[in-house]
Amino acid sequence: MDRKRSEDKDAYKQHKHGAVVHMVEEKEENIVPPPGDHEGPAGGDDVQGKTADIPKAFVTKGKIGNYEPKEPSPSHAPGENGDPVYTSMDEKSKSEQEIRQYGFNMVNSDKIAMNRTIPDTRLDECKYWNYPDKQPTASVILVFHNEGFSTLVRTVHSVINTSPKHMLKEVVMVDDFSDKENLKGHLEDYLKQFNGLVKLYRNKEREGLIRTRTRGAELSTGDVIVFLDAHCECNRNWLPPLLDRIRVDRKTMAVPIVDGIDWDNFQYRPVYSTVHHRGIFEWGFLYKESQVPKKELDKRAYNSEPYPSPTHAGGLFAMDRNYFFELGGYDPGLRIWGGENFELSFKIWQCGGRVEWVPCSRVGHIYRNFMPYSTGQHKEKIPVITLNYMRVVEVWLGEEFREYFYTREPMVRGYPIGDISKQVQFKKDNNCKSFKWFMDNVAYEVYDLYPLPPRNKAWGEFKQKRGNKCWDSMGQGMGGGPIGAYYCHHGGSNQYYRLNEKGQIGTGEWCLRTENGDTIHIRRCDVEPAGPWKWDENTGLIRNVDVDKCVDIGEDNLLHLKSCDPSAPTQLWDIKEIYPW
Ligand code: LR7
Ligand code: MN
Repeated sequence: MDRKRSEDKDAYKQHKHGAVVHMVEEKEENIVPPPGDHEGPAGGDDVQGKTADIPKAFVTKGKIGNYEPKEPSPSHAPGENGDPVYTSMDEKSKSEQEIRQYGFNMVNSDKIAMNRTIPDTRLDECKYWNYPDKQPTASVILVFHNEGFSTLVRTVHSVINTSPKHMLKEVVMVDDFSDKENLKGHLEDYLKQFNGLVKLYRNKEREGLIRTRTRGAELSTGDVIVFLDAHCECNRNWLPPLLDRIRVDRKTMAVPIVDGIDWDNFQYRPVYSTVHHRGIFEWGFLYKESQVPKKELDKRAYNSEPYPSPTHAGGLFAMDRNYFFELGGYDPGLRIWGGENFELSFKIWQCGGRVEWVPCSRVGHIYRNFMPYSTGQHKEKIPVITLNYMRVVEVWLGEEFREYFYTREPMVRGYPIGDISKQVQFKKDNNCKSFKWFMDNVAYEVYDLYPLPPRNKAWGEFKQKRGNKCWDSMGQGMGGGPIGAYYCHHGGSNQYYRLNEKGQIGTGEWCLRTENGDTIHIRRCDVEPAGPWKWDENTGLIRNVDVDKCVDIGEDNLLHLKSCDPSAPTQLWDIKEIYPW
């Protein structure tokens, strides 16, 4: 699952070398009209005209905003200011063991204070915003399954330390059937220090994060539900800017900007600071982020104002609790992990709400180096995540657009996904708009970044007509080495490719590219979904028309381009559909 952003590192560097922020001059004189008085996202379509008597958030030039915390006094304890923490030689084996269990280096986490400081990664402008005191109250919901102890409870401390008291109604923790001993009685005891502000519930069986979140929402009593992953650290004044958007328009989902925390040394690393990004997707439904189109940014008076986003990453967001349930919550047919972020995003947009990213709200999230838990035992022959995507595709994309998903994932077409009639009925009853409307008006940059894929000419395993070897990517990632041919295993995965009508060969989200006119590598796809490959069904030759050579198996078992020879059995290929189910 490609959830990590390729731009993380660059953005971090950029930030280190000084974020360029246009700051207001130091004059007391003027209260600047709030963004709600300007044209643009602040307010949204359906609140236009009704906003006159709703109090506005506003910027006071030269005067620090009403909810800004005092800057913490410097400390040199491990991990302070979000600095990295390292493992000594004699801790090595213990830490490796913990990493295998949790995906985090708990040995390092355990050295860091519960209330450690982290760097302020917001635009400087954020300090000058004032938020009306009367806000909806928040229930912060943390669902968890076998999380490390110190990272879990640091999340709780961080939420409480950074939230204005009267806005935080409670922290609702739901244990998704963890079996780790220290998450049992010890956790209960630990939470007593919060005098009832933190509530802990437990599932009687493993439900997965999606259903567990719904349970958390049901058990919450605040006006707004705020979901966070159970390994987060909240940055300065993160909560008021989120609640404020919901106060102004209860059909807004408000999403903080997610900074990164390293799974090994716990360094706090800001993502993009000067350039705004938002959530989108590609046609295999991998979550992606891209720069916000200028047109959207220009609608705002301040660079620190929220902007609309087609989708969100899933883990961190705030929403009116009743609105969440008016939308039917998450589709209860979604299991364990994945796709729920798209379901909720599409549903919100298509049925009259909006998703906004809020630059002045930043929360750090620990990205794991791998997923330490299984997504459960299921009878299905395709991954649960793909099944989840299919439910979302069938309900929300409509006939016109679902085809693009199946072009990208042809082998799952027709796989039974269970009953979706309730979701379809909901869409009808609420006159929800089409996916075309969503694409044209909200997610339009997807047309440019991930153009609608042309139909497949053929897909499946690329198998010798005479011989038993198949094209095999041999575990090569996109930056990796050349692909080869290996005995066919008929299982798809690394022996599975698509050839489209415009001559592009792809596998997953990657494409095949000829290197030095000789070998074939997996690389990032060109934006234009076209390529040089031509398959002659009759002879079986697969020709790169740019260099006018054909794919052959070399002595080294790698694929090489050679002069075309229809009598060479190492050049003749069938493309055979495979269904893993
Ligand atoms: O079976 C489970 N039960 C759970 O309660 C599996 C997980 N969980 C808990 C888990 O303990 C954690 O608190 O659910 C939360 C999310 O699980 P992670 O942290 O393993 O997920 P992730 O961070 O790898 O994945 C992202 O995508 C998921 C898709 O379903 C969820 O939406 C996650 O919340 C989401 N995380 C983020 O959006 C953080 C930013 C990442 C990016 C980009
Ligand atoms: Mn997470």
